[in-house]
Amino acid sequence: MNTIYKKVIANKRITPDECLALYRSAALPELGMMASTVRERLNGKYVYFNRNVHVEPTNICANRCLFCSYRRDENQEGSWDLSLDEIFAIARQYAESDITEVHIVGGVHPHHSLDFYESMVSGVRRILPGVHIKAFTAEELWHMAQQSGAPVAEVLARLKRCGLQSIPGGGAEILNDSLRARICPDKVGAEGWLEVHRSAHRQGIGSNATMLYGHVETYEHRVEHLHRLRCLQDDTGGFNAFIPLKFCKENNSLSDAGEVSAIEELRNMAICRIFLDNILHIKAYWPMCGKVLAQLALSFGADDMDGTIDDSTKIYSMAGAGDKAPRMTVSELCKMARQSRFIPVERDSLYRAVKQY
Ligand code: V47
Repeated sequence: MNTIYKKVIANKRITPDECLALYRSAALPELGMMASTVRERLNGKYVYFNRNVHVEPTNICANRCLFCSYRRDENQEGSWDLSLDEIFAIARQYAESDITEVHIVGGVHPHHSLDFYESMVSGVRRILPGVHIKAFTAEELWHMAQQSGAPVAEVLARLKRCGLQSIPGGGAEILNDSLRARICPDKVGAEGWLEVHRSAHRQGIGSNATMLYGHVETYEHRVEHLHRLRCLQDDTGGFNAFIPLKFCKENNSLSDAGEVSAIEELRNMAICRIFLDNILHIKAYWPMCGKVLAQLALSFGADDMDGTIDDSTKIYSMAGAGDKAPRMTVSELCKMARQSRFIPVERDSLYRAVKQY
């Protein structure tokens, strides 16, 4: 542990084996110290947040991931499938607001065409001309490519022309194909997920990466996942942020796996911060981990709290996480940062400072 500690303090990269040793043996206080050193080196005392809203066009999904509490079949009770007009009506509600980002993610709809998604992005762009559009996980993009017969690079180029500016980090789960076969058998493979992001980065479309952990994966799986992300980031530099997502167990087929403790959430946050030395920002996504844990995570490597959300996402509450109606004001976000002795900074979607509070 001493060798790893010295490396981290000296700003030297740790190896996957050392990362595994941290997962197996390191206690929370020592991880907190190391992660805070890295965090401070990269982001000083700043805590970032933005003013954002989610649009979830549908929860009808062709995939059957065991961890998902959100998906429904077509016409099943509890399913929704918004028309373009309904999506545009949601966007119009924010036309006079101060949001700077719209995050659009939904199920992998079995029938919608690439034209439909192009119209969606173009329409939202027209209604919210100054707002950053972060839309569609690698899984959705890969499915659009399969459905349309166009290569992923072309799908991305067409959506970019319509106004897409970055892509969110979902669908990564754990980047190991044997594990994917167990928990998300219908999803694109690990290499495919990475390839969509590589392709986006090549076109100047930045992206995020997530890790869904705390279900049936091992520490070795988590290390493999982080290592694959770190290698891609070495090549492209296109990831803006990394978001660890703790598995939430309500209303899905992996419920028996239980949920990891708050200690494990903080240990994981810290280890991700230490290992991913080339991804600048680590998000404590409060609608998923809850406000208290998100605030604590700031002292274990996280520097970003995502945004105001305005009760616009259902993925997590349907899995039993956090608030049933996730919404925070700017002053609440600032208060959380200040109480932890950090400096709140409103950012845009590319992490440029908008205002320091
Ligand atoms: O890919 C699904 C996860 C992700 C559960 O890029 C679950 O800024 C926990 O990717 N328990 C989608 N997690 C959400 C996502 C995201 C969220 C916030 C910000 C960004 C960003 C991206 O949600 C899925 C999956 O990994 N998820 N079910 C569950 N039961």
